[in-house]
Amino acid sequence: MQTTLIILKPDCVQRSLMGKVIARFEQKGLQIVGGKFMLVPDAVAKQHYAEHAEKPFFGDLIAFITSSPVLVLAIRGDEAVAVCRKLIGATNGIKAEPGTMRGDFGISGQLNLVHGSDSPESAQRELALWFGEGEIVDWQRTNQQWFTA
Ligand code: IDP
Ligand code: MG
Repeated sequence: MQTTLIILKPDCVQRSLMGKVIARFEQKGLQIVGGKFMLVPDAVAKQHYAEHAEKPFFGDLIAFITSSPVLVLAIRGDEAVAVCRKLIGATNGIKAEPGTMRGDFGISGQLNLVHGSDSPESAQRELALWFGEGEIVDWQRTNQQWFTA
């Protein structure tokens, strides 16, 4: 089992797409084990996107992600990191495949609705950044046997 960090970005929240996005993760068979609705502090945004600090779009990206509330989720399942990245789709909505969230809901490189950790290592780092001790809930689905065998 893996746990990955998902962020429903400001455009997703403002466009009232949170329910549709959460439904896609749930319908796939993934389990939500943490969630918080928040305005992102500038320092957290900069730490989260540290790998892009030298990119020309970094300033715009930090301004965007701190501009309006986000919903941060911890999502669990077999190969959850790769599965979520696949459901989310390619970075730019114009290039993202239909059937993916970015492919179906977006048409922008920056306003691409959903963040998902890109590797198990990133997931560990990001989960530690966004969630404190006890904020990820280890709970069992009573019907877990019907999701994986
Ligand atoms: P990812 O979210 O698919 O992992 P990254 O390359 O890690 O994509 O970029 C992080 C975020 O920065 C993207 O999700 C998007 O919001 C924004 N971004 C990436 N490339 C560009 C760009 O060329 N122009 C504007 N924003 C960008
Ligand atoms: Mg990335």
